[in-house]
Amino acid sequence: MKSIDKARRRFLSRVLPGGSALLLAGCDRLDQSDWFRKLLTNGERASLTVHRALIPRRAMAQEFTEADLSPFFRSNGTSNPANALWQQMASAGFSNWALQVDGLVTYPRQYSLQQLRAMPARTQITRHDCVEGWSAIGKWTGVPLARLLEDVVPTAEARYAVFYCADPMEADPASLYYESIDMEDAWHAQTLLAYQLNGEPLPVKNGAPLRLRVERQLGYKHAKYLMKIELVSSLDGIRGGKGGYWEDGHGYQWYAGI
Ligand SMILES: Nc1nc2c(c(=O)[nH]1)N[C@H]1C(S)=C(S)[C@@H](COP(=O)(O)O)O[C@H]1N2
Ligand SMILES: [Mo]
Repeated sequence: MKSIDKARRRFLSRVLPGGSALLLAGCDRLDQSDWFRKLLTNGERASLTVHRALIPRRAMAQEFTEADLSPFFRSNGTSNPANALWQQMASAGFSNWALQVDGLVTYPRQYSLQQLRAMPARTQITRHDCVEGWSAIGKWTGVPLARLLEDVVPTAEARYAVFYCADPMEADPASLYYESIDMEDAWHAQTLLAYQLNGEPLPVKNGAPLRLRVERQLGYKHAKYLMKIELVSSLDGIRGGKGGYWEDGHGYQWYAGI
């Protein structure tokens, strides 16, 4: 299986500049043609079909202007992870940090901060609403999660993206924050892996070096201090099985639509 994939990628990187990452980015044009469809594996075909079916019905969250920015974007929950490894990476300017992307994907891989910064970025000014009763408008810059999905190619079984964070929530070092969203939100144009807030590198208090923005949902879904994204078919086997730290232990809703 692996070597067929390798051969296919080699072939594609010859016929299409940039290889398979660009290949899927360019699929709007290409997937119309039969010869191209036949090159894709069943899984790739299925995830593209799902992608197509979902995108048109996704409404965008409201976006604001610079004039609307909150003078201060507060921190909530963890403001400085009690995690020795993360602290060590922070003091090295996150040069040795990497985001792991694996699970139900065709090409698991890791991204350094530098690699993420070199990818096509999106900037959006949105309002963050916390269940605890405060809101703030901030300008976020990052890589759309969809760009990474095009790279790693989710298999047909992938239904959720699970986000693993560096910060323990309790004395137990295993009580690390985590969250999850479905593939519909994962592919959404405003779903970002943000590395900047208001034009500056993401502050520690807001989730450095990388945090999720999932603009149609409440604050607790926006996982900070990201370490890993895993694509799964079910949330059952993950920690308490309810898809997030607050969902598992504190009765919060998994879908926190605004
Ligand atoms: N890893 C991690 N992510 C997290 C939290 C947290 O404590 N740890 N708190 C959540 C909550 S409840 C909110 S409202 C937002 C707060 O984001 P901010 O600190 O940038 O204001 O992050 C969310 N993501
Ligand atoms: Mo929150």
